[in-house]
Amino acid sequence: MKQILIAMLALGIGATAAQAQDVKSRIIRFGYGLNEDSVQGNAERHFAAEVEKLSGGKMKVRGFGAASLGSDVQMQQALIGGAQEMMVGSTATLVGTVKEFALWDVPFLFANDKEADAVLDGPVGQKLLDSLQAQGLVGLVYWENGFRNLTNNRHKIEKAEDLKGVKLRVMQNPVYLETFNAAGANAVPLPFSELFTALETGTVDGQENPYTTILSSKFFEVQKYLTVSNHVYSPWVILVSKKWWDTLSPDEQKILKEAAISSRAFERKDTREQSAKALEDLKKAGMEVSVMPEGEVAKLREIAAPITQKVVDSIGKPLWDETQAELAKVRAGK
Ligand code: TK8
Repeated sequence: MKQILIAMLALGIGATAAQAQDVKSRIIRFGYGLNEDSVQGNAERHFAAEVEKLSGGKMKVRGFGAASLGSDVQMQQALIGGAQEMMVGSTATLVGTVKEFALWDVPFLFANDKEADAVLDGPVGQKLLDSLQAQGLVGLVYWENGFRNLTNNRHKIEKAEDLKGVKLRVMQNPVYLETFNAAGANAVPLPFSELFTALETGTVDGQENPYTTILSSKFFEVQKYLTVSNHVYSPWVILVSKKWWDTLSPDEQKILKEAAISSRAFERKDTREQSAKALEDLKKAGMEVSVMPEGEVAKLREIAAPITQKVVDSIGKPLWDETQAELAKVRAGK
């Protein structure tokens, strides 16, 4: 009897807390580009469960994977227009909206995930998220897409010069385009949603993405060679339509923010665990893996240097210096 009373009391208190919040019933469409069976899908489901829990079941996140609501760029436009509530996608496709996002495209900016986490979650990362508001987007948190590696079907790429003549799909982003063209590749910007078919039909010879994506998107079915180059760390960002965000109560906004922070921890851990496994699975699936030697990676760095300088000129020296200062802090273990 006593236990039942305690249980009833606990339930009652729980219900009052949920009712005290200014939360309406809402359906939130959350789009993403990868398949549902991917690290993006896993983290979207985690986010949805958190939102459901924090809102006492009132706010429901519906995930739409495999770019079924459109490519990254199309979804961004839908968010800006207020036709879709939320998405997650590559920061690289945001440069047309806020040019400072090119910062994250700089090849070899981060040496490891620790550096990436510190800078993305620190004041520089926040500044970039804040700058989205004026363009109709609310940036909540960064997820890890990861260090990018090359795949192709033409020949083994072990040296920087092996990139010559390779038709390589890149994201719709000038830094990627110019870097790979400078390396002698024939870079073709394409939305991710068109990539599998482009590889399958031979419209392009190759592409570059983290292991987890190469696996979950089944690129191993249409790609023979994988080159470990780790040429850039690529973040994803959770975006909300500002038009819709502004209609939410502070309680509802808080729920989304909290759930996003929780999803960030979940996603990074999941992605890091899956990543090493994914490389093994890709080998098992028959991909021929080569590791680009240090000296060749250094050549890529050199090739990228003038493009990095262009990014610095475009985003401004103060933001670049602030980034380098943040990096110096992490490197010094502060
Ligand atoms: C998925 C993309 C993908 C990105 C790309 O929508 O386009 O290559 O790495 O993760 O955002």
